[in-house]
Amino acid sequence: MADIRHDWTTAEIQDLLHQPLLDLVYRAQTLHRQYSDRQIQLATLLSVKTGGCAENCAYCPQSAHYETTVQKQPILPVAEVLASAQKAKDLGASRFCMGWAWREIRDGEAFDQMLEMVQGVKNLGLEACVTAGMLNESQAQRLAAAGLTAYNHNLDTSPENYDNIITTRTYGDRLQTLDHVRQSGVQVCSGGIIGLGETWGDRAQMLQVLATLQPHPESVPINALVAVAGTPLADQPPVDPFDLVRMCATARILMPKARVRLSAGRSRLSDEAQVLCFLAGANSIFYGDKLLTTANPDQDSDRQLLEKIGALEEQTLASGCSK
Ligand code: SAM
Ligand code: DTB
Ligand code: SF4
Repeated sequence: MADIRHDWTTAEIQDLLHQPLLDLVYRAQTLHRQYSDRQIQLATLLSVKTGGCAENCAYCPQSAHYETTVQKQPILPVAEVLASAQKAKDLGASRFCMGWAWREIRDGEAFDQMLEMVQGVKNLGLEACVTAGMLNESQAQRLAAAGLTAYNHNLDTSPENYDNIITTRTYGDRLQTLDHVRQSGVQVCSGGIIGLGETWGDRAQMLQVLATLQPHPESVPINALVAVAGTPLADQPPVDPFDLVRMCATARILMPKARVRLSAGRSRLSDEAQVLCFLAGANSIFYGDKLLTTANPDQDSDRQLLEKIGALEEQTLASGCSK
């Protein structure tokens, strides 16, 4: 386990990010082979509660602070969520992630429904993930007792850049939620977004915060901004695909055992750019025509791509839906 370090410095991470691309990918792939197989996990997302969120995250079409075309949608019924989970399983997904446009979880009927959804998803034999904003210790414990596999809560950017992106909560709030999740025994899923206007220094700092968590997050989503009309970041230029490759490779080197998820922004990537990200150590994608509110590549083309490169999970092959 000599490769698992928790004392990475920002300077070391900057050096990695700026290595010649092929050297960086080679180093990441070498580690990846030691810790993982070549299969790409398919995780399907569902927006259980959409829009009208109290936070002002500058990238997010679901924030009540901005006017976007996102239609507000109250909490979906438990049965509808479980039907979607069953469909995702039939199409070959092994993880089901439920998103809630909330600043924080509140106790009460809605939380009880969330617990029921988690139990139901687990009973289908899927990994269950929830992302629903901040939570306290007892909420984390109740989610753990319901069988939740992982809780997603992204750092999004560096501590320094944070106030340029979100002012309605602090970086410390975010870290505290991650700590509650860790203490409860639920796996931590935390990553960030590139393309917000951040510097390479910000990217290195964000990775440093993640890589100095002890233990590392089990799951690290790397998102490229989906620039949505009406949000303050609507006019951000698209991310260079090679920047995503560098982020995936560096996350893989820093956190060798984590599942690195090539997340939002795949619609703009060629097949070849995605495969380069897989070579760099990304080993999961979101699978389904929609992320939460924005478009994702369609399931057929994703399956065909993974089949072509021989990277489908056993579950997907067993479900017979690779045909
Ligand atoms: N409200 C909860 C929260 O923010 O933690 C959960 C849902 S929120 C939509 C989950 C994550 O999606 C955010 O932390 C952010 O990293 C990512 N995200 C949201 N909008 C995005 C966009 N336009 N482009 C890329 N990633 C985005
Ligand atoms: C994550 O890091 N990315 C996913 C998931 N975790 C919840 C969400 C991406 C959202 C992209 C914008 C949207 O579709 O609303
Ligand atoms: Fe709300 Fe989450 Fe969107 Fe921020 S990212 S506005 S917390 S839904």
